[in-house]
Amino acid sequence: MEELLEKIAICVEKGKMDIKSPYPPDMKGEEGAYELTKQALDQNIPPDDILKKSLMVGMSRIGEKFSNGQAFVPNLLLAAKAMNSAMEHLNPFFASGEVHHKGKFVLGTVKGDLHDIGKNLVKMVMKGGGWDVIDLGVDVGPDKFLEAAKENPGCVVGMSALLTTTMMNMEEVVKVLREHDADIQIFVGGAPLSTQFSENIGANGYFADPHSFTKHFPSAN
Ligand code: B1M
Repeated sequence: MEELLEKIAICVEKGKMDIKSPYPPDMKGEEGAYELTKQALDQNIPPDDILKKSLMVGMSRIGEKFSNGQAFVPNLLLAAKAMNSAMEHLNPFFASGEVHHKGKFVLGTVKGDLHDIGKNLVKMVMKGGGWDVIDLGVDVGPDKFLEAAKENPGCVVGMSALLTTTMMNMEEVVKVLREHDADIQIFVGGAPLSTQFSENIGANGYFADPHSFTKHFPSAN
């Protein structure tokens, strides 16, 4: 099991999507994240283990290399593609809850930010928890959040940010949403955030991972 998870982590780190992908050249003809993730599921490795012990490990390694100047934006993009190909197999597990429509959940990555893998995971988990998710996508400004909140009275709002620069854009969203509805529930998440930050901008809470939502809203389980 550990060996297979490590192989998947390497595929994500190196951007090896599937057996047909020619990149990286030294892995040409080898199985990629897509095939190996399917194998892991066939071996009954829990989807959560595949996510946390291999896909996110690979992402973390390439992120570290990027920080050290040993990898560049195209490497990050290839890693994201490899991770997304693996997620094709995992998404049904995260979205497999009964549909009870627990409420409406408006979700988006904030203005200036194009990172959407974490946001998409939140989307899957919330859908799996029976929420009706309205995904606004990436690079979402305050106006679009406000429009969605107006169209979906009583909704809960979730914002994601992966950059220390773009997380600052959350404050303006909180401001315009509160002007519209003082009681609207707003939650934030993403690697550079914290509970302290969430308090500072006046949000209702910070969640480190998508599963924290379902703990906070127990009815979503
Ligand atoms: Co970017 N990038 N990136 N990148 N990238 C990071 C975030 C970085 C940490 C890399 C590094 O330097 N080590 C760094 C940010 C530094 C900082 O601000 N502190 C960085 C940078 C600098 C950049 C660019 C500026 C690079 C450049 O152009 N010079 C650029 C910015 C573009 C933009 O957004 N405007 C950029 C671009 C990109 C790509 C487009 C190439 C690609 C994203 C592709 C995509 O998302 N479709 C990319 C990638 C892949 C990464 C890393 C390697 C991986 C991110 C990821 O998907 N992780 C990342 C380094 C790293 O994270 N180790 C990095 C896996 C994902 C499952 O985790 O998104 O953290 P994460 O989500 C988690 C939690 O955070 C949480 O749940 C998830 C599961 O646990 N979560 C929430 C997330 N959102 C949530 C919302 C919630 C609740 C929980 O409630 C609403």
